[in-house]
Amino acid sequence: MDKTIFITGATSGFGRAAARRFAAAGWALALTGRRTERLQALREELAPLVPVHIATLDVRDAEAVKSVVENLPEAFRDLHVLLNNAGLALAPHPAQDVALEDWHTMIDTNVTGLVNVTHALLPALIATGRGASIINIGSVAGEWPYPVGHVYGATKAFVRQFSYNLRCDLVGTGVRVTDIAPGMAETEFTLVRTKGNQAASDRLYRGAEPLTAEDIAEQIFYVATLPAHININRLEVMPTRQVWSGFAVDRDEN
Ligand code: NDP
Ligand code: 8X3
Repeated sequence: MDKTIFITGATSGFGRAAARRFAAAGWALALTGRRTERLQALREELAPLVPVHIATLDVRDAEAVKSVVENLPEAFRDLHVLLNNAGLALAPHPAQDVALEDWHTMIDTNVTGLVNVTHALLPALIATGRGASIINIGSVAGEWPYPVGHVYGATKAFVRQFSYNLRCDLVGTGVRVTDIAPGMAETEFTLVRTKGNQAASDRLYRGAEPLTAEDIAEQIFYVATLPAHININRLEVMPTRQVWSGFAVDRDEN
């Protein structure tokens, strides 16, 4: 065991499943998220297997991000993978009915938070060089427009383009960059999006065989452990039973 992954949003969904997947392969874990009790529970679960460092962190706070990175214990500084996973969707309503605050929260988390963490950890990743990876969790919503996607989809389009642009600047450093873009996956995502509506979340996933957090963790692990000369630029993954929809047309009657 000689590799370390730094995960944002390790308290739930893809981030937590990724922590378990990498721990099973012997990687050391630096785990962050806002919910301290969940981080502690995960450390209790995984510390018997691998070294685990936890830090309570809101990625929107650039100073806090800097401080968490500066205070990484020595054993976790030799970083191989940054998993930029923390994120959320809010306000599943048409744009004209959304509170501005919800748009700001998505931008602050999915865009500003992701660049805060990337900026703070780039030196460590470049120091590792060949074989290191930045894995950003985008979304199908960043590529394909859909009703009520508004700012959420736009933040994920940012993730895609930022990933591509990072690749250009990091050429020659050996650091890889991948945008993993999942489709519908059953996590706490819809519970957060609907501000706690468990019935709405259950309704969305029922009978559709959505992706699981473990499915995406497996893709993350695959991307991170490919030979160092291979860079997956973007990996879009959907459930077999989810596809695109057609154009909508506003038509006069008769
Ligand atoms: P979950 O809600 O289960 O997990 C989201 C994670 O993000 C939590 O660990 C949460 O931790 C963390 N998070 C949210 N806001 C912040 C913040 N300000 N600072 C730090 N951490 C934060 O959802 P998923 O696992 O599904 O989502 C993970 C990523 O995958 C997101 O970027 C999401 O947009 C993306 N995605 C999800 C899809 C899906 O269908 N589920 C599909 C495509 C992409 P805490 O609350 O403890 O801070
Ligand atoms: C989350 C997947 O289909 O709700 O990014 O946009 S979807």
